[in-house]
Amino acid sequence: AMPLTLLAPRSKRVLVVGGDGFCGWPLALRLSAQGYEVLIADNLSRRRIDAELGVDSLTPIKPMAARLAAWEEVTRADGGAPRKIHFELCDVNTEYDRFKGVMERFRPSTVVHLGEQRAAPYSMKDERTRRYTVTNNLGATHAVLNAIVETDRDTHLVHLGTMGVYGYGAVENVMLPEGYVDIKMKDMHGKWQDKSILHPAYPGSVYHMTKTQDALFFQFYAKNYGLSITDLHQGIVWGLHTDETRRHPDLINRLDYDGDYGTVLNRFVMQSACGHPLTVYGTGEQTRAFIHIQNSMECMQLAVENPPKRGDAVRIFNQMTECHRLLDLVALLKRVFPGTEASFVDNPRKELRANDLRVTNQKFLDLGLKPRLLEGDSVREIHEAVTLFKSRFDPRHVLPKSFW
Ligand code: NAD
Ligand code: USQ
Repeated sequence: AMPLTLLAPRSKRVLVVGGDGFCGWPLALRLSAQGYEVLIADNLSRRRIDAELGVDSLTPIKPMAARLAAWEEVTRADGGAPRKIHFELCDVNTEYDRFKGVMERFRPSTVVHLGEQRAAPYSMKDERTRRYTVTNNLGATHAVLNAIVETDRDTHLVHLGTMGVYGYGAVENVMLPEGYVDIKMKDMHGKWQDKSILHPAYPGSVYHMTKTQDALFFQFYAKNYGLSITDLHQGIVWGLHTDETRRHPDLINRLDYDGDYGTVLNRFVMQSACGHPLTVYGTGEQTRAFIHIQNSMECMQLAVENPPKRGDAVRIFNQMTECHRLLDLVALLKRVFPGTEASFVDNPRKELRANDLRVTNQKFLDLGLKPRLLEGDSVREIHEAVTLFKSRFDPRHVLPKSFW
């Protein structure tokens, strides 16, 4: 393997697993812009799955080499030394030795792990995709943990998890806490003792189930090896550009709109811009948690910069800023973009027809996060970007193709 020429001290080196994806690519750019030396490890499986499904990002994303060259170009134009991001084509699940070798050569202070199959519909398509999602996601997480144990146990792991681990409406009329619930258990003398335990897991798809299982790996590896681990329970990410991706056309982020990978708010904005009726599943009375992509970047950087001490319990943050009922999203889009229509589609998923959701995100607020909330102007920005690439929109990819 080629030796890496390292420029930054270890404390400023971050390895981003899944750094070619929707959240990972803008994260790599953000950290690089903030003075970190970044190495991306990605097997480009997300691009391969697009080809398998015959779909494509609405935005014309560039190959990794062109992305990295564009970043060097724009940062060179800033005056200082150009910022170089390292890239290793590597499947962290099936190519463990290769990944461990990368860890040995790069010696990051932090690994941000976003390298999983993240679409609930894709994970529920058929036996092949159910099995792939479990093998890939659990294998990738376990490989990252082992590579940390074997190379340097001081390495902080930041994992991207999901709000979906709590279930939606599984427990009614509560404020969802950040990962742990305070309970009382009777001791052997019949006296009540206060305890804090992991929130019970209520996954709604095989994909979400893998995230609930990741959580047990983290609990065990934190306890047994004293690893420093942060698990981010992220809501649905919306938006397209970040401060860095908007700097050059070749840095553009992906925008998924197909029935498997497109997430609800970005799909609605895109559908409205392309003159397609909004596809509301079921009653539209489902409530979900959301976060803007720029806030997602800020949260991940805050997590990188505030590691738990080795030996502490896994630190869990709710990475979301607001909750919305789908019908309220529809109403917002109708108001901002007159002419937008909605159509009710039989729900392809097994989920509650209506649910309430209240979530605390106090830990990120305490670290200084400034929520960028959903309003007319922020959706107008995506709407304009989408309008630019309207000719790439294929209405055949919109309706759901996975059912459970
Ligand atoms: P994405 O699919 O765009 O990116 C994931 C990246 O990981 C892809 O580039 C893929 O090629 C890579 N990858 C997958 N398996 C790999 C493996 N075995 N080895 C190496 N690379 C691998 O997804 P995203 O939207 O950027 O999501 C990133 C993370 O954030 C995921 O773990 C997801 O569960 C979580 N998340 C996403 C959202 C959202 O709305 N997009 C919301 C909450 C949580
Ligand atoms: N929905 C519609 N119409 C659509 C698409 C979705 O009504 O066109 C509904 C779904 O039925 C569901 C809700 O919108 O009730 C959210 O669906 P989604 O596809 O936007 O989100 P989800 O499947 O939960 O998955 C996404 C990401 C996943 C992440 C998760 C965060 O793909 O990686 O973990 O959001 S969360 O939802 O908070 O668990």
